[in-house]
Amino acid sequence: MPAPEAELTTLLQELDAAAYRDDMVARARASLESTLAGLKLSAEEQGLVADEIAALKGLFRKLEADTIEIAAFGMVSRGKSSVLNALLGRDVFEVGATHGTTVTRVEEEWRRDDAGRPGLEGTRLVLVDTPGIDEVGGEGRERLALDVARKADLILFIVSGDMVRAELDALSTLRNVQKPIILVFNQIDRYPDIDREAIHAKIKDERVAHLIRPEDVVMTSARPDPYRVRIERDDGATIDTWERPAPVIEPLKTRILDVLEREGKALVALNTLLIAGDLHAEIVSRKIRIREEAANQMIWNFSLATGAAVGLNPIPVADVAGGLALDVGMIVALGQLYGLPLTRKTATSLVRDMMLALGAMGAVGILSRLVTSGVRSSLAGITILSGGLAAPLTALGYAAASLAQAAAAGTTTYVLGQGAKTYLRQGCQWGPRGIKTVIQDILAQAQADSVIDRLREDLKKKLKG
Ligand SMILES: Nc1nc2c(ncn2[C@@H]2O[C@H](COP(=O)(O)OP(=O)(O)OP(=O)(O)O)[C@@H](O)[C@H]2O)c(=O)[nH]1
Ligand SMILES: [Mg+2]
Repeated sequence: MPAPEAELTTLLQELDAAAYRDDMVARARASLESTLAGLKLSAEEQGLVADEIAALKGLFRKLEADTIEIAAFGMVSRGKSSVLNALLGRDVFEVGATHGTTVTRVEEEWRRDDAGRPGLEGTRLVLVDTPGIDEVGGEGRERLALDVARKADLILFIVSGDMVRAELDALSTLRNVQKPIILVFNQIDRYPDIDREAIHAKIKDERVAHLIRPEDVVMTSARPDPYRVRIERDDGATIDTWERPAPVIEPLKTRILDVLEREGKALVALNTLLIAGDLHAEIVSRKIRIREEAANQMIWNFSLATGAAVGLNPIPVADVAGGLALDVGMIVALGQLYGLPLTRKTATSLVRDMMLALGAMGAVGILSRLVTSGVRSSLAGITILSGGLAAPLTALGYAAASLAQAAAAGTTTYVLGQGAKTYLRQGCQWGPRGIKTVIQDILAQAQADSVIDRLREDLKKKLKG
C-alpha cells in the first residue's frame, strides 16, 4: 500500500494528465469549429473545395468519437495484414504469399477486452491496412506514405528482416511527420535465434537508432509457417497434418497500449490540430487561386469592354467618360469578389489615384511605347483623366478611333484592374512599397505579357463580330 501522500501525488499527477488531455481535445475542437466557421466561402467555392471540407468534418467526427487510428505501413509481403489480423485475433485483412495482396486502404475496429485502461476509456481503436509502399511508383509511394502518416495517429512500420534502403528512406519521411512509430520486426520465426537477435540489434542500434527509441522496436511472428505433425490414430495408422503455431504478438499489443495510454487522446487532439492546419492552408490557398482566376477574367472582360467602347465610339468625350464608368464599375465588382464592398465614391478615387500614379511616373510615355503602331493621340485619354476631364479634351481630336487606340484604352483598364486587385488582396492597402511601385510593376508585367497585343487580337475578333 503506498503512503497516503504518495497516493495523493499520483492522483494529482493523473488528474493533471487528464486535464491536459481534455484541454487538448477541447482546444482541437474549438480550432476545428472556428476553422469551419471562418472559411466564408461562396457557394461556388464550397463546391470546389468540397473534398477538403469533408475531410475537416471527418476530423471533427473522429475527434468526437474519440477514434485512434493505427496504420500498418511498409513494403510488400512483410506481413502488414498478418500483423493486424494477429492483433485482432481473427483473419479480417487479406493475406497472401504473392506481393501486392492489399491494394487499397482498409480499416477495421479493434475491440479489446481490456478496454477502459486509464487514458483509453471510451476510445475507439481502428486498425488500418495499406498496400506495400513498393507497389506504387517512387513519387506515388511518397505521397501515399505522407497521406497515411498524415491521417494515422500511430504507425506500425513493418519489416521482416534487416532493413533495405527504401525502408529506411520511407521511415525518415514518416518521422518528419512527427507521429509515434513502432517498428515491427515480423516473421522472426523464420530465423534461428542467433540471427534473429543479431538482426534485431542491428536494426535498433544501427539502422534506426537516430529515428526510433530502442523500446519501440518490437519483434513479432504474426503468422508463423505451419509445421508438419504426425498423428497416430486409434487403429495404429499415422497421418500427417499441418499445424500453424500460435502467433507471437503480445509484445506489440503491450507496446501499442503503452504508447496510447501515455499519449493517446492528447495525440489524437494534436494530430487533429496538425491536419486541420494543413487542410485550412490548402482551402485558403485554393480560395485565393479561385478568386485570382475570377478577378483576372473579370479584369480582362472589362478591358475588352473599354477597348470596344473606345473602338466603336467616334466621340472622344464618350470614350473617356464611358471608360471611366467602366473602370469604376470594374473596381466595385472586384471589391464584391474579394468580399470587400467598395462604394462608387471610393472606387472613383482609387481610379483617380492610380491614374495620377501613372501620370506622375510618365506612364503616358511608357504606355505609348506599348502601342507598337505609335498612335500617341490615343493616349491623350490618360492625360485627360489624370488632369481632370475638362480642358485637354481637344488633344484627342476627332480622328477615327483605331484598333490600336482601343487596345491602348483597354490596357489602361487592365492596369487599373490589376492595381485594384492588388489593393484589395492586401486588405485595402497599397502596402509598404506604395501605389507608384505597385502600378509601375503592373505596367512592366503588362508589357512583358504583351497585354496590348492580346487585347488587340481579342478586340479585332470582337469588333468584327
Ligand atoms: N513465417 C512467417 N510468415 C509470415 C508472417 N507474417 C506473414 N507471413 C507470410 O508472409 C506473406 C505475406 O503476408 P501479408 O500479411 O499478406 O503481407 P503484407 O505485408 O500485407 O503484403 P501486401 O499486402 O502484399 O503488401 C504471407 O504468405 C504470410 O503468410 C510471419 O510472422 N511468419
Ligand atoms: Mg497486405
